[in-house]
Amino acid sequence: MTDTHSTQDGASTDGTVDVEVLVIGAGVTGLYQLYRAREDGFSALLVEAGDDVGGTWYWNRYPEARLDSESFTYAYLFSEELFGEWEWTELFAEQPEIERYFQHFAQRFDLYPMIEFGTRVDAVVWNESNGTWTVTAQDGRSWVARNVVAATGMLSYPYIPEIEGRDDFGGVSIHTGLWPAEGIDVSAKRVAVIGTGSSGVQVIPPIAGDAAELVVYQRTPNWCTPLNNSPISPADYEALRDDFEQIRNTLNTSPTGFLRPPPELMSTEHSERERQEFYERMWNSPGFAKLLDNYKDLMSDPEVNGEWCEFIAAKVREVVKDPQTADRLIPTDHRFGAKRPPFVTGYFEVFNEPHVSLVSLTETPIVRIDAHGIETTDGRRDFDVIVWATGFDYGTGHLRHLGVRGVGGQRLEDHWGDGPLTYLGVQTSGFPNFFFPGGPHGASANIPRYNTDQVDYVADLLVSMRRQGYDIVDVPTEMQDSFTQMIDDKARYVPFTDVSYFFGSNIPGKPVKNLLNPGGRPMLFKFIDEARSADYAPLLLARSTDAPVGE
Ligand code: NA7
Repeated sequence: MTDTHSTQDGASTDGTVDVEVLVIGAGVTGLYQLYRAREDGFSALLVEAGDDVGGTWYWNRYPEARLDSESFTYAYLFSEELFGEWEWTELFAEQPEIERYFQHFAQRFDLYPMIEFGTRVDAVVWNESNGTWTVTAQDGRSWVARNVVAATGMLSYPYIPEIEGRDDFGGVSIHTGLWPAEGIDVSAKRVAVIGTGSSGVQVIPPIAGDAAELVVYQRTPNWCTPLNNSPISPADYEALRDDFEQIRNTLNTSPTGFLRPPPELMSTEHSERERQEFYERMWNSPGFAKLLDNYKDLMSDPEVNGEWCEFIAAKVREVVKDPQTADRLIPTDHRFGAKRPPFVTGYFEVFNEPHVSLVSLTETPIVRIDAHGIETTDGRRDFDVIVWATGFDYGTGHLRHLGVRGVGGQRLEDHWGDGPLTYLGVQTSGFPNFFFPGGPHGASANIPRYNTDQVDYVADLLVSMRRQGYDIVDVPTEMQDSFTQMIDDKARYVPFTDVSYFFGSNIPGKPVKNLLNPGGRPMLFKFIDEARSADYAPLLLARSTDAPVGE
């Protein structure tokens, strides 16, 4: 760190840098970027707002926060030794185990000495005179870096809706993504949970187990199906070790980043009775198998999808005793897979408990919150705890609030005023040497697989530039615009409805734009291969010694 040769307005520095690669965020993406930078021989530093590594799995500490991608497919794959020595205990690991995995990774590869914890960045300013970035933390410390990698996460900027009186509530008010390490004691308390996305439906059963009273405020129900978690025994893990090369090959080349090949079976190959048996097998299958191993025509034929939805609805009605509550828990506005499907354990069952009730906010919206509770159009109730399971500002949330100022002092949030403009979901024009793997226009798949592909792109680009004698890279506007245009044009191939966080529509005022790469990994690989084989020549490559850069 230095503040002798850096300025905080980004006007000028003397051109020396504290680090060549400064990474922001110690989640799955940032840790790997730090590892790659160090292994590639760059000086590197990672700054992280939290007090330890883990990113999403550091902040989301609510009870039953867990994976719904198979644990060992979510992990790093570059090291067979790492894969071999870390024994996941569950097919879908819970938050503490995942956090321990990232701590183990950081220790094993000696990354901790390169990380500054408790450091929240609020300004990232390009110095045009010599091609450096000045990165400043809220506490005033600053660093001069040649490259900045903002690995700030896609589902990491919590969203709490503006509701009249929200801040007047006198009890505990907590977002699932900001759960304190010491936990929240809900025993014998009156608890409200607002939101029934993946986080809400995970946290509701354990809260129901402890609380005196639980009221679930649901705006829109989701197609929830059982997670069907299971332990991984040491013998199971031994078998995974033996299959490591095959697992790695499959995951490294899979379009979705999952182990499952695309489905081949058409619903037309089965009789009606066979289809019901097939749906029963799907219901009992683990996690995303219900989407990825389902009929090939599930997402293309509304009748097939409708039949699967009816099967799920019948299951909900079987479990939930009160027919009106069951009806409220069954989606009517979208088909299975049109929103990111949550996976549950004991979720529907809690609505049979006498101390648990469901409020449909479409029927009786919230009017206001006061010091003691929540008022809907149906009346008010007192609470001790309000849990906001209301989601995140997907893809661009943190990036738009980091204070990023590029060439000519341009604000990233203005550059993206009508929605993000990117090349490969990693770079944007006018912000040289600024990268954001895991940002907008990224994964609609197993996130670590896609994000580490992007990290490898950034790392390989920096290595190639060094070999060629360059240290500055920007994206021509045409490349950024044509990549973004393609993302917009192909939005109709995204399986998700535009009433979802993947289009930003959950955040009032946010431009409704496709935030996913509809071509997935195959398209990303194609672009990366083309860039690599051209030695990145279509990008704007320059030398800091030929500054000013960007004028
Ligand atoms: P999600 O999936 O975005 O869910 C947010 C929930 O909050 C969802 O049920 C929303 O209802 C609800 N919500 C949002 N705004 C409001 C307001 N104003 N009033 C009432 N209810 C509201 O976030 P999660 O944290 O559950 O999951 C995020 C990802 O984390 C997940 O996909 C996994 O990848 C892990 P809506 O459906 O919009 O009507």
